[in-house]
Amino acid sequence: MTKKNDKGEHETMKLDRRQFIKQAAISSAFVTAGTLFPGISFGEWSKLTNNSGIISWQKSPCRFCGTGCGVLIGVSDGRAVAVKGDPNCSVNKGLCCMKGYHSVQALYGKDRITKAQVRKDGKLVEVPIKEALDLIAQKLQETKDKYGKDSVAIYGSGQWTIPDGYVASKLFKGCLGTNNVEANARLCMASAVTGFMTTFGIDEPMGCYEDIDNANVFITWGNNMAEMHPVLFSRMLANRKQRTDVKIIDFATRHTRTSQAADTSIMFRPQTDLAVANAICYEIIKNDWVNWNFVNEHVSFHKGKTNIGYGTEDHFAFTDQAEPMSFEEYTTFLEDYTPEKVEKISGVSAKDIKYLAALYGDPSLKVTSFWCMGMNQHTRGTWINNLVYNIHLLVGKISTPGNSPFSLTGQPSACGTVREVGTLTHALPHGVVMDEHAREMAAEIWDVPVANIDPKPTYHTVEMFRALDRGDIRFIWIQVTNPMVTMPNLKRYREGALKEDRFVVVSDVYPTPTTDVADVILPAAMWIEQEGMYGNSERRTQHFDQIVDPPGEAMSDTWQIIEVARRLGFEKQFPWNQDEYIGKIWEEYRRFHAGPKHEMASYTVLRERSGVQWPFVNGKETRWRFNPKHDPACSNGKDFDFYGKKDNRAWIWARPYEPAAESPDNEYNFWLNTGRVIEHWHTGSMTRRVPVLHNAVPSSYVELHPEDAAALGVVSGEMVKIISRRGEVTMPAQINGRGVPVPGMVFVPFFDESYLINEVTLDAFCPISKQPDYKKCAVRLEKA
Ligand SMILES: Nc1nc2c(c(=O)[nH]1)N[C@H]1C(S)=C(S)[C@@H](COP(=O)(O)OP(=O)(O)OC[C@H]3O[C@@H](n4cnc5c(=O)[nH]c(N)nc54)[C@H](O)[C@@H]3O)O[C@H]1N2
Ligand SMILES: Nc1nc2c(c(=O)[nH]1)N[C@H]1C(S)=C(S)[C@@H](COP(=O)(O)OP(=O)(O)OC[C@H]3O[C@@H](n4cnc5c(=O)[nH]c(N)nc54)[C@H](O)[C@@H]3O)O[C@H]1N2
Ligand code: SF4
Ligand SMILES: [Mo]
Repeated sequence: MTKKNDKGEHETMKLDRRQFIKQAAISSAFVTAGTLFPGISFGEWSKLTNNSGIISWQKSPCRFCGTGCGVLIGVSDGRAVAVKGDPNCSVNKGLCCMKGYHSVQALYGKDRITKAQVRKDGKLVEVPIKEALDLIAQKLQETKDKYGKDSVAIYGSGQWTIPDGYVASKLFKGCLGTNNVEANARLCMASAVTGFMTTFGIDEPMGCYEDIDNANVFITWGNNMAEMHPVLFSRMLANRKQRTDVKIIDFATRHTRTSQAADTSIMFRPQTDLAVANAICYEIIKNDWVNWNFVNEHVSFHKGKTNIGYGTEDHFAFTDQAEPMSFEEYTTFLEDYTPEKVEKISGVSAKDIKYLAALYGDPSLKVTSFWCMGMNQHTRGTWINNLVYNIHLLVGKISTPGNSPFSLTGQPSACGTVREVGTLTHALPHGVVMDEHAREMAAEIWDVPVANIDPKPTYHTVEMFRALDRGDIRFIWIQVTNPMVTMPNLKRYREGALKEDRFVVVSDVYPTPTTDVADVILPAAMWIEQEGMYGNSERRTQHFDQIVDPPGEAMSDTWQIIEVARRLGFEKQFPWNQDEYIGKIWEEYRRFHAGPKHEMASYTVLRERSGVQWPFVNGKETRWRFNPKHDPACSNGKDFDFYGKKDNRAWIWARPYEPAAESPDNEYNFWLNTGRVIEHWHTGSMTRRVPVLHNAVPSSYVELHPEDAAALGVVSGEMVKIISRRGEVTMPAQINGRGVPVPGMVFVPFFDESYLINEVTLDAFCPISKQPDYKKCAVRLEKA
């Protein structure tokens, strides 16, 4: 196993960490990685020693969240030493949050991976990177020859740069001919995508952050913006401060810092947002707040299949199963959702439901709804996205400044790299693999035979790890993601990755529970140690130059893929040289999006500006899509054009309330909800190496409602055992801390690898989007 010694250096111990985990798993004495390795010291950062005092500043998007703040990086003697908000970036106008300000320190953790490692006789040993790349190419080829093209896979990330995702897709889908390309955004944005596709027929928000300056009412649908999108949140607070008529309504299952700052905070029982959204529509119709001009011109009504399960069946239903329905049928459907009936399901009073409906229904108010994981990590994630669009469509509050159903993105390039480049099994850089034209276009641009591109999707993320467990996948390359912390029902997938005859390649910047299971570890260049682009929540593409050198033999994830592609004989498809490859890749990729619906800025323009919004047509960015005053793709001569759908309309869907896949019962009587805190980024691999952030929240905890804590007899700091049907974790309690869950629920943030809460979570998912529901499963608690 590996651990760090007193000086924080990496040591290889006698027993290899992976073998140890394997043994421990077998003997079922397995606890969690961090507890087994108490020697790991986070919050270590190697301080600047040679600062000459001269600082030059260069622009970049922030490394962390999907807000996409522009930052200026201060460089001194080849080292990034400071960060300030970029005043030229319209997203944040010079502001940053604490993660942004401290982000450069994440480059300099003492245990950065700087050399390649290869497992030899069970032990990871450092090797020259060339040797590691040779081995990866050889194993990939051997596996493909022996088990077929769909036995090799790549699992990437919404933190991949756009070129990273593009070359991954080109190599796997175009050259190797397998659709085994997925990314962690499946765990994050998939329901948002299927929500957009089913309602609008085209992905990504119609609005932009200027909506925040224009709305009078903000409703967050289970989105802790104060901690997760802090700069957007402060922009909202700034709007409220400047004007007198602005209200923020927090609609959630847990009292958070967002609730504290809101004017009104309304709590609902998990999963019942489906019922509340329908009740809001019921009220809007009942009170005749419908915007008939808008609905008659721009909306059509549909119903779909209802009995869709929880992710046991595996099919790719996106827009199929749709049946038109009349407005009358729709209103009949809504009769099950009177505020009085929904009060019983949701715990939200009929009065509060009517209040929410009145806000949406008042024609004098501009309403923006925000959401993120509360609605996407949901076994009916696609449906709840549809239902919130329904509300906005009934009252016509969409695609105009301040009227915006706004699906926020989590990762810095979940939109740019995963949704736009299409690094998901069913997708291509433009369109889906099932579509012949999309395959022809990809084959032409990629210079591969069209027959190479398989018209059938293979595995979505959860299914990809199930395939690895079964042995259908034998080779997997994991880049810029840490699935051995972040997969739901984790034990099952870790055991799969550890099975014999599985070859796991991991590109990372620090040791993690995922590098622990690797056969090869590649040292990666991180963020500004390479050139790249991200794409944020508001369709903004943001370029950054290489600003500092990567350490040791680390190279960009893009270049790693190119090196392997060439070893596999695809020099023709990957012809670029290392000094100028990013610009060339961008211009090749940009060809996919030609045309007014998705045109992207040239490399030259991207380099000049602090982000450019697409569609970028004739030198102009598009702020509001579907609105002909702003969007050059509108062509129907009307006041709006929902051109994504064949009927040029946005679709209202009748989607019923359905209970969660697993709900509390007598044996497992609590809800488990999981998520994040402002100081940490996901699995903490980066932010825990930043002293200020690490010290602010050094370890994870379980939040309880004060009444539940009293009943259990625990006070803050005492240990609580959380047990589900899949696993258990024992961790300190926190009561009346930063967040307070509703009674009957506990909440755990997942940034701390010492407490692998995903051993407890459930891997059920929305059958349409395939996105797992990390927000709901049943657990019982014991005082430990
Ligand atoms: N500091 C920091 N910021 C981040 C990140 C980070 O790791 N750290 N990660 C980024 C990423 S990738 C993401 S995806 C976002 C996540 O951003 P958020 O989604 O805002 O944050 P989470 O903590 O995942 O989820 C919290 C919310 O889930 C809601 N919720 C729980 N159950 C339900 C339900 O049944 N229905 C609804 N509607 N809501 C429910 C709760 O009310 C709570 O407000 O944050 C991004 N920003
Ligand atoms: N319980 C629970 N689990 C969840 C969620 C939840 O709400 N609850 N949310 C889900 C969501 S929304 C998300 S987005 C995922 C996030 O899940 P992950 O993507 O698995 O988490 P990260 O910590 O962001 O992992 C990024 C990894 O990339 C490494 N890294 C950083 N920069 C680079 C680079 O330039 N190159 C390479 N090769 N590596 C780099 C980091 O060290 C880290 O190990 O978690 C999901 N899992
Ligand atoms: S709000 Fe997000 S993008 Fe902006 S500085 Fe903070 S982490 Fe970075
Ligand atoms: Mo995410």
